[in-house]
Amino acid sequence: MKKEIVFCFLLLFLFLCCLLVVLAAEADATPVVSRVIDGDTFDTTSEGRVRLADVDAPEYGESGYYDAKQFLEDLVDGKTVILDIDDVYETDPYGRLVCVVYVRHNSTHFVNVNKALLVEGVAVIKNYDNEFSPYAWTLYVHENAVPEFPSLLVLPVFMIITLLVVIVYKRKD
Ligand SMILES: [Ca+2]
Ligand SMILES: [Ca+2]
Repeated sequence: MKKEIVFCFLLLFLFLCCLLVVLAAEADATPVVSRVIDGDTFDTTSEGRVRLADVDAPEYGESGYYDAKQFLEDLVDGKTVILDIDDVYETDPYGRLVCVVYVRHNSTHFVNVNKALLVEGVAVIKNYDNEFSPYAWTLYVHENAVPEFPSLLVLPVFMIITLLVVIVYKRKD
């Protein structure tokens, strides 16, 4: 009987460990876009200013600025977005969060906003040293594949570890 209790606590402990690992890797946020600044920058209600990673849209005064800004506004303004924040540097020299941004497209898919700007032709790739590779992006991403989306990733990890623990435990008996 005592053994079972210890075992339950062990599992609980393991579950919390898994949860912590997943949450620690979770650099994401899901703020609402409050204002689009230009084609590659916007403000959010809770996370401050976001700079879209690895893309470059025209600055104010440059040709294409309004098209890029309008496109980004249509795509994200006032909406809840998922931020995949750069794990390497997190922010740029201006303190803006460097992110790949996802916005819901339909019941199953999200749009990679960074990629959408490239596909629309209102921004170009500028591949900085960070965790992202713009050449690997796809426009539509299944919700289960949105990177670091606060998913149920913890469950399969926990199940695998539990299985291993059970096997080891059984062997001891
Ligand atoms: Ca990240
Ligand atoms: Ca990059």
